Amino acid sequence: MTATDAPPVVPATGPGSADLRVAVLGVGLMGADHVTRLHRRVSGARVAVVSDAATDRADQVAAEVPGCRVVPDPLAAVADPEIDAVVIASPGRFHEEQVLACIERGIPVLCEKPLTMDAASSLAVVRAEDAYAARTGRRLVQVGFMRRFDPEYATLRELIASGGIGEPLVVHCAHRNPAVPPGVTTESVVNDSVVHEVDVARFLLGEEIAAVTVLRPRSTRHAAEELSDPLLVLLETTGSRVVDVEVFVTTGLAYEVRTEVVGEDGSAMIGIPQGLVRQHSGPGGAVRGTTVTAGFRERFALAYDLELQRWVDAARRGTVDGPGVWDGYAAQAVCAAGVEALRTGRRTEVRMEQR
Ligand code: ISE
Repeated sequence: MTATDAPPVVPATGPGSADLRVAVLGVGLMGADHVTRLHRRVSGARVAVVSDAATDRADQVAAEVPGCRVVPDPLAAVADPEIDAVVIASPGRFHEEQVLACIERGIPVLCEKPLTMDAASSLAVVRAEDAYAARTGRRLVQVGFMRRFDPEYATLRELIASGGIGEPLVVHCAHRNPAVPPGVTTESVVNDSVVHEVDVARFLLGEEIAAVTVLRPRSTRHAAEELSDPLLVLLETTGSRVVDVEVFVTTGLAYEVRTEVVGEDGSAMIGIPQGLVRQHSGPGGAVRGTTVTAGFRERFALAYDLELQRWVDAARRGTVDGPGVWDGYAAQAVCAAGVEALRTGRRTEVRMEQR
């Protein structure tokens, strides 16, 4: 299912005074996708403001949504009295001040990963939200780890939690992208791609990651010079389980994300392309096959829809119903250890506070 043909998660109600008035900060690929999603497939919210440094892009995206205004300054958008909630899809370096501004104003925010650019500043956001929650009893921040809303991941988690495969022991993850934009480095692959597997490991196993090791196998000739691709990342959890992640971002093929959990009494796997199976003639005779999603926006289209709908529903109830600031902080702390492991070639312990 793609983002364009996915059915509404719940029937759209159309603009109305009870709708959550949302500002979307950053309307690059992901932000523009969220604008369309909120406008067409999510109920209970309307995009009232978009904000982007590229004002022509903001104008273009706003034109899709009747009544949507462009507010070029993102902090002015957060402060706008006619805004009830914010989606942050701006470049990661702006997240910290934008999330803190939302907490300061006491409005719900869905922040795409990363929560901030490093563990220390993510911890500062945790502290700021904790202080707000201590005063009001309410949480405000959800972090955009959309895989938690993917029905396959949710089912896998339920299976593990129900004891269906016994104690989970080992998790195998494959994360393959067909290509990455110019400028992507080995370290940014840890922060942008491996970070999802870190969150998946924490989500499935319910434990923190204690140590990270990164191996660099022979690199593909298709990768740019500054990119060591693929990588093999080993995550050890506080409960002595091990997660191995193969991350390979220049396969030239399609977007593949697979996760297999091996337990004491069985194993379970997700991410095997399903749907239409086609038989047709190929070079060596008839072949049988199915299509692999082209990119993450296609593979996780439904997960993004569900993520946004649940965020809107929770925001209207004054709660958060998804990964929060602690998950954002933990992911940053593990990625920092991952980057250090990459630089030193050594097993690196994760340094993080106790919740
Ligand atoms: C991208 O930034 C994402 O967040 C995708 O979910 C991930 O799969 C991809 O590897 C990243 O580059």
